[in-house]
Amino acid sequence: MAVNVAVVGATGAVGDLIRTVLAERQFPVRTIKFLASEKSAGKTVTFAGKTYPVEPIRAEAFAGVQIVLSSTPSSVSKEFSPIAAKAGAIVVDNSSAWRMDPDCPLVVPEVNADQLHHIKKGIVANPNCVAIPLCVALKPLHDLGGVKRVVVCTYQSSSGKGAKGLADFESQLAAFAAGGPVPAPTAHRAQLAGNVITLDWTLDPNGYTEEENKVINETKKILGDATIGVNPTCVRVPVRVSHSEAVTVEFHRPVSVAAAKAALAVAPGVVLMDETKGEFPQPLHATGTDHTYVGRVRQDPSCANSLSLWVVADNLRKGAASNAVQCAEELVKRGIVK
Ligand code: 11C
Repeated sequence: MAVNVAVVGATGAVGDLIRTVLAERQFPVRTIKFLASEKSAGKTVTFAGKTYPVEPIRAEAFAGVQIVLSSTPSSVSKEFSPIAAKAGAIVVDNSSAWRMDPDCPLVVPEVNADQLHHIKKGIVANPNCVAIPLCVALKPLHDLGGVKRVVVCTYQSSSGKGAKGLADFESQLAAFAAGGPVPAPTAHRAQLAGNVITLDWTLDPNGYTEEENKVINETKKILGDATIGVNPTCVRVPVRVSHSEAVTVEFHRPVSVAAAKAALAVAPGVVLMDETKGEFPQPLHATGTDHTYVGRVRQDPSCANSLSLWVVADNLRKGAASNAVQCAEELVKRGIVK
């Protein structure tokens, strides 16, 4: 079945990739339109060999649209996603506006695609780019031993702050490599070239950053278990694209390294790398792919029912655009979009 699609926020870093991923995965498009803020007025984009004007985000633009793939600031999504839903579309939204709304499923297709059958507001939330690969890696382990507690330290790339973050980083990197004065940060909250930043996000009253609180809340919602303890430390590192995560997971029941590896080896979306062959997940390898790479699976020497692992995924693709397109594919495959 072919679908009428709108891409909202079409000129941003993730919107741009949504267009690429729709074409790559040969999403069944009947009609497609590209919407963005007034700042993009007059721009055009190409899709499947055709040029399309970028239209302003207006209520009238959603008439007849069946699936909206949206990547805008939360404030824009709060205004326009309900309008698109009211016009009859299902919105797959990349912002954080709807993620913790009990009426909006928060979906990673490899983990909880069944939640797509419980859409109440016409909106499906696409999770945070740390939470998505974390849950892809945890799901097969959760099925084995029941996850009790997760401690995760992240190594997040500059592109998590979008095109502005990358521009910031690249100008710093060039100056840093040349040994000259490094330009002051504009998007990141401190110099990233030759540095790491653990306060690149707003600090919330509980002492965790906004990003860390997203990881806590979204991981529980995606895995469908509010009792799971999650303790993240999110850190920005001088990498262009792909987020890495050092994960320690404690289980209710014993899970051996061999059993964990066997489950991860066949888990959807996971590429398990074998450290005994010198293989280990790296941002450079994950970038441009839709896989969640897992490696360094090992027994936690400090806790009997606990394993540690290393997880890497492209934050712009699996962490955003590709996960959203996969949600859209499931909406079609499951007959939810008619
Ligand atoms: C970052 N993960 O790396 C953030 C960007 O929840 O959609 C994405 C924020 C979100 O800064």
